[in-house]
Amino acid sequence: MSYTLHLLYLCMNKILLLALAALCSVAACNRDKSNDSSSRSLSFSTVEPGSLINRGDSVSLQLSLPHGVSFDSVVYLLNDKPYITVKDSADVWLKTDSLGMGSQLITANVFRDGQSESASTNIVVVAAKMPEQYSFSVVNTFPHDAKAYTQGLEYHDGFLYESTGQRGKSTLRKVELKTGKVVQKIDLPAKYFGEGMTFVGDKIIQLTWEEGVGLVYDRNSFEKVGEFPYQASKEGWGLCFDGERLIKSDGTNRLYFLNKDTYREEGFIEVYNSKGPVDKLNELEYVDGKIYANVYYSDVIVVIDPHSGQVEAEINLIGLLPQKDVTEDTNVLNGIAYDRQGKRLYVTGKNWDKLFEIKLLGR
Ligand SMILES: [Ca+2]
Repeated sequence: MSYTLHLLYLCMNKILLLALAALCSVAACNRDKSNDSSSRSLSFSTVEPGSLINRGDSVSLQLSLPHGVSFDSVVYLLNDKPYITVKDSADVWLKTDSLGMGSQLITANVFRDGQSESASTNIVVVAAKMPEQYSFSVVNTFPHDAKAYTQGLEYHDGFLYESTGQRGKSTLRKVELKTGKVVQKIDLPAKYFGEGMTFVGDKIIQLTWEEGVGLVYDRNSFEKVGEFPYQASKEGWGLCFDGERLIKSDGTNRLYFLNKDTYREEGFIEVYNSKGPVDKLNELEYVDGKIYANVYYSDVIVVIDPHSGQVEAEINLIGLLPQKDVTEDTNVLNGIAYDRQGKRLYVTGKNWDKLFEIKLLGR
């Protein structure tokens, strides 16, 4: 190649590179334009959907408005209810200190020239802090029927009342505390798997597991006087009574509130600790304004604020049943009963041969 030709070759290469660079920049420009046009739809720049927010923290709500577009007003909704209306682009802060646990839907309706556009996001409110940790000491040990697959436990007028499970073996029974002797008992029809149980006035309410039916008995005779269907709740797990409403668990992290007379589900809370939802809530007990719940497959009872669903404390009961008393039939910790007058707390487990009065430590 001659020197002149070589120069020409280099020039051509340069022109080609410049042309390519120009093409690329046009393409980039087009990409920018396409980005620009996609950002023309209204969205939340904060907060990202599904963000976990500790209860009590404030959340900044910022809208990504189409470039250069002003607005007349923005109406923010929290769970479809008006939260705040603004007429300028100042930051909006969502307070979470009075919110329940779980997902909260946030919507912004932007009004401009008589037209409106909306965008939504959500946050998941979790507990404000790690639960307090309580341990225990055993105050008294009592005998318990090792054949009782304990699903519900209540203390009433000096006796324990117990609902036991398993198909064909389910019962409702009245038990003498000191001896563990069963003094009154009915067997459930074989189709029912007995679950949580509690008292409302002169009635006993007993849940069934997958059958979708709650059973109502006369407190003294154990005669069945009614039944009711479940509604939004999935299954029957645990049951307690706060003096006004029945509280029912269904194996999820939800606790449903039922009308004490009609047994209709009138609301629910979602139970969360500071990391996320607490599922498999099982046997329940209402103790001094809190809900105590066994967590299935664990040796932990969680202490729940009935208003927010926040787990405030965990009672660690690992080692409660001495190793020498564990047999191949021994099943999980389940069953909490509270003597409100004597302020005594009783716990047991499925097919445990002992029932314990315990005192909480670190409370
Ligand atoms: Ca109970």
